[in-house]
Amino acid sequence: MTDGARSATRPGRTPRETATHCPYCALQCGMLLREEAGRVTVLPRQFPTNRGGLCQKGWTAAELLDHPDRLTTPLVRDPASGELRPATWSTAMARIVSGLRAVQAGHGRDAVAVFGGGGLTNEKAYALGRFARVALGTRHIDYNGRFCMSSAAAAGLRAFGVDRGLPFPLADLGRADTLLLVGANPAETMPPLVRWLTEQRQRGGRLIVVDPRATATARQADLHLQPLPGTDLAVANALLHIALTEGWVDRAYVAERTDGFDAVRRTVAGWWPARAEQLSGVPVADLEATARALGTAERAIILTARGAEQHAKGVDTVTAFVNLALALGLPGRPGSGYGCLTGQGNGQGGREHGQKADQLPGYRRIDDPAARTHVAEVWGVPPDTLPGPGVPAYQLLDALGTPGGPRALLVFGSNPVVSAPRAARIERRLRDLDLLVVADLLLSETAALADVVLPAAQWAEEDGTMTNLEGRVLRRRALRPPPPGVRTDLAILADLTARLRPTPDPRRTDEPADGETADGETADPRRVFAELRRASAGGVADYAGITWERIDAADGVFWPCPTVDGPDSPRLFADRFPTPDGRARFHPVEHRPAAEEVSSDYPLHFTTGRVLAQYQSGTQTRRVAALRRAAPDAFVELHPDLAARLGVADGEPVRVVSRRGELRAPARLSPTIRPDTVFAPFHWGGPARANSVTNDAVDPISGMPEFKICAVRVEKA
Ligand SMILES: Nc1nc2c(c(=O)[nH]1)N[C@H]1C(S)=C(S)[C@@H](COP(=O)(O)OP(=O)(O)OC[C@H]3O[C@@H](n4cnc5c(=O)[nH]c(N)nc54)[C@H](O)[C@@H]3O)O[C@H]1N2
Ligand SMILES: Nc1nc2c(c(=O)[nH]1)N[C@H]1C(S)=C(S)[C@@H](COP(=O)(O)OP(=O)(O)OC[C@H]3O[C@@H](n4cnc5c(=O)[nH]c(N)nc54)[C@H](O)[C@@H]3O)O[C@H]1N2
Ligand code: SF4
Ligand SMILES: [Mo]
Repeated sequence: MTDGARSATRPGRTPRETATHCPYCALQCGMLLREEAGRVTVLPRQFPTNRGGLCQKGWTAAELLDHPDRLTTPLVRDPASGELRPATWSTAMARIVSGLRAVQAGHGRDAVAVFGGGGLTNEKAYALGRFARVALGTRHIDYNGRFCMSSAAAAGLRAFGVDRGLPFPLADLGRADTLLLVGANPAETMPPLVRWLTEQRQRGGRLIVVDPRATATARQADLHLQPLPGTDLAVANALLHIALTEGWVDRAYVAERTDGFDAVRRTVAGWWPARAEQLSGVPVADLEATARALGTAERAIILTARGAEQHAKGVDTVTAFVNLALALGLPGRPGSGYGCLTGQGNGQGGREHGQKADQLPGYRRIDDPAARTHVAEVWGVPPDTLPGPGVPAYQLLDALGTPGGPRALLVFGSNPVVSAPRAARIERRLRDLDLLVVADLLLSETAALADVVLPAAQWAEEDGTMTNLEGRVLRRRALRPPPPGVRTDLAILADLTARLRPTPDPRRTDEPADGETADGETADPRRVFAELRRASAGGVADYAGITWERIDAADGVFWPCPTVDGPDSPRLFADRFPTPDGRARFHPVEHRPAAEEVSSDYPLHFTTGRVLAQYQSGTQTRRVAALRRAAPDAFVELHPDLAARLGVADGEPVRVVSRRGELRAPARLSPTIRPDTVFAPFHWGGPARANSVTNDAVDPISGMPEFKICAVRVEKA
């Protein structure tokens, strides 16, 4: 049965049922929600990405719908006591509007900033960008995707002219003869994806994993390369060096479909495998085996994820793997290619519709006059009223409350107090604001600092679209309306927009539900999507031909899809790349050391990442009973040899100290990690916050922080 056929929500009948997708990661597993006697259960559903599988987070996602911690009323900070107190929507909205007006009157329009998230639906990401540029007139908007896949996005754009994480359907992974995963741990971060890896190996394919830890994913691989964190670029250059020496470079493809190979050839000439071994610790024999597996395969796929990307040289590191893929002639070859595993639920769509500092809908550039004219017309404003580009997320957060920086911030769908690098500093910046507004389902660590907290609807209570890691646009379908007192993000934005008008319509109701405000601002996701289609038309990420009905009638629709009766685009690059001349671009890239190197005071490498049962900053999953049981606390992963040297026993509390701060958590001894490297998950706030330790050095092109390496020492706590 198609997605659409099962989709009907049948209010008034029991059980009520709807076919939707998981609220969490970019795999967007298909699920069926069923409500019986007020209780919602999750059932897996056949969908091309998960084929009936769900991970533990998906299975338990409905628990938050009726969770006692759920926010059901706005909260406003009481000036006298300094505490957050329940308030009506009209009080909360009035406080926000007067606060925003005061800040903008005193400090200009750019003194207000907006921070979005890659978990927001396409409609919400689009509405948030328009809200910032039109209703607030500020250039300051950016979002947490900057901390996620922005390095792969920038590398993809400059090489291929487009940033679509996977330019082919996920099913292609199952057919690859060789699959190289660099800094990706899907066994924990996208468990149902593992079935494609299993299928790949059952068909006789080779799986190679590059990770400083022998993760659950690496343990399934035919070959595991275990580099020092931050050395992937050298590894990639050495792989291309070997491919050149052995004659595996696809010269016809390079000549016909690419530009700039000569400069890359000169750079990688200096990357003797032995030199890469010295730097990364990956044996020459393993480098040779990897290059051979890729270079001689009929169908080869190279994928990167956060391990390779979250570095101050993330763009260049991804570029080195893109260079390798291009030299081998993979992009556009059937069953082959390069891709990035996007992370957040709408991590792909969230980066296309204008919540990025330099971007307008359709993946257009905000400094492109033609793009400004097109989008301004859709928005019904003169093009010259649109602000110019803002600054990337970390720079934005780090400017808050500083002289000349923004003095008010609205946050939708992120918890930077836990997830931003050098988080103690960002926490101070947030406290320095005149006005902090957070829309969330729960009182996150960031919401707890806010002046106004707005209770937002959850995934099972809203309609909209999400674009998964394959560039496949899907439907999120409401099972039931939000509880009383709770509004969708779209309703919040519509109401704020109406209230911020110079002369608000006197008929405006104080408590608009979903639908329309009296003066015509729409909170209806279907109407927002119709506008998004027009705004994206002609852009790189063209949604003009995508309708909700079309998504319902199939298993989603792949962008670009410019016409309603024309085809969509599951596979890109078959004949040309979307660059001006249709050719892909090589860029020579050189290894450089991490922004912070180890020293006698800080002799160990610190890296961070995820565990299966917790999601991101943990606001949601730390409140789900089964997940809390599965992963109750933070930990510091140490090699037993290192632990012995430090005199630390398994389970004993340790401190991980960097130049920026420290975290405290129990030691977890594991022979699967390099003895010179320690790892901690970033899902917890408070004393165990990994981001108290991380470095805020950022990539010069993408603005990606260096979450995956800094220098620390470990002590008994
Ligand atoms: N359970 C769970 N699943 C999730 C999420 C979650 O929070 N929890 N988040 C979602 C999101 S938003 C994202 S972005 C994805 C992320 O998905 P992944 O990228 O798979 O997740 P990470 O654990 O951040 O990093 C992957 C691996 O990189 C390794 N690594 C660290 N440093 C380096 C290095 O220098 N080089 C290399 N090659 N590897 C290195 C780590 O050891 C880790 O195993 O997961 C998504 N899925
Ligand atoms: N050290 C370290 N730090 C990292 C990473 C790492 O690997 N290491 N990874 C980085 C990556 S890849 C990412 S993606 C970020 C993620 O980090 P965050 O941006 O903090 O992401 P979440 O924890 O998903 O935050 C989402 C918040 O919004 C709320 N929320 C969920 N859905 C909605 C909605 O529809 N509307 C509204 N209004 N609120 C909603 C949730 O309750 C939660 O509080 O962390 C980054 N930080
Ligand atoms: S893999 Fe991702 S989308 Fe699928 S159930 Fe788990 S969290 Fe949800
Ligand atoms: Mo992410």
